Amino acid sequence: MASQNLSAVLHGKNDLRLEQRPIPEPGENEVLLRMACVGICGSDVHYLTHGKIGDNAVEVPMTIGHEASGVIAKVGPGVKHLKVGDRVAIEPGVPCRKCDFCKQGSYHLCPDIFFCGTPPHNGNLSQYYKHAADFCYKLPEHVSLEEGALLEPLSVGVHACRRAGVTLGSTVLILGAGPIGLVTLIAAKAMGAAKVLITDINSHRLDVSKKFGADYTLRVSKGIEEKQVANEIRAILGVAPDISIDCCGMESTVVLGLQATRQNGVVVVVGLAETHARIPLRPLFYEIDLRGIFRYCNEYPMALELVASGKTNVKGLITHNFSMKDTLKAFSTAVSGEGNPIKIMIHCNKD
Ligand code: 572
Ligand code: ZN
Repeated sequence: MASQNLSAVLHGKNDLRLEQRPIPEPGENEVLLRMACVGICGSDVHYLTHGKIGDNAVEVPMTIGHEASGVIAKVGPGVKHLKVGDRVAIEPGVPCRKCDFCKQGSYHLCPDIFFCGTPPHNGNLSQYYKHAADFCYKLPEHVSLEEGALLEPLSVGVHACRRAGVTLGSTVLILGAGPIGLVTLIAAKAMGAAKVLITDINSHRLDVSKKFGADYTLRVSKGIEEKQVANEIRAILGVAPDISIDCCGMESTVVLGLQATRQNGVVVVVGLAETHARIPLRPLFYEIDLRGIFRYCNEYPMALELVASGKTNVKGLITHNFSMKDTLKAFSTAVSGEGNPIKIMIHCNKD
């Protein structure tokens, strides 16, 4: 086995370096992974350019990355369901398993969760990485390692749609056609949504969303009059949406979701671009439920089933591929937005 472990390490704001780290030794119930694919998430870019998200500041040096797949290189004591050579998707959040949230099944809310690539925990944009074996999901032969890495954002979309109660025949409004809007669209269609309307300010993103099954698209502009756009949305759909899922998290998109959604519908906020917002309370009198989401919980197997069934082409989200040695180029593409990137994939052990 190689003795070197090239890793993408953040040393401060706009200071990402490729450097060698020791290869970790898998402990009890852990596996060592030869990393395959790591997708760049908006949060990785935010940590690079701002050094923090909210109060969560990077403790340098910190390896980044959490949307990942790999191949088992070594198994630690006690591991039964995986063997060397198995290809797996890596669920990045490993909870304590003991607290009330874990015991009640909401392990994603565990206050002591280890979440790979979120401060203070190192990520897995490296050549080798160790992880809890039971948070690694073996991929069927016909599911690629790229798709394995995409299960991470797809799980966010599945969780958002489950929190929203998307079901057969639902009429859904998705606000924002970025990567999270698109995985939410994919999940909503797979879960039986009859009509999905997606909005964005960027017409290229709306064109892309048609490829992923959007029934209707609507280009909105900054500084919108929400009531007027809500009426436009209702006119296009022929009805008010049952569900609105905000994948931007801005004041104007939350307000638009609340204004557009039908009485006793559900509005789910996925993105959190803004931490505070002034929102109208009247929709709540009409029994609209306003819900938030935090990552995902028990949804990796669902996302895997969705991809394995061939019902969706998540691979189509990948617009750019880079090898590990070009990690800095991959991030500068993500920051600049040059070439309209949706999902940028880094291949950790391929030149
Ligand atoms: O793929 C999971 C994921 N979660 C994100 C962002 C990007 N990717 N979250 C937004 C930021 N929060 S947080 O609580 N935090 C920095 C820990 O504000 C986590 C979820
Ligand atoms: Zn992420």
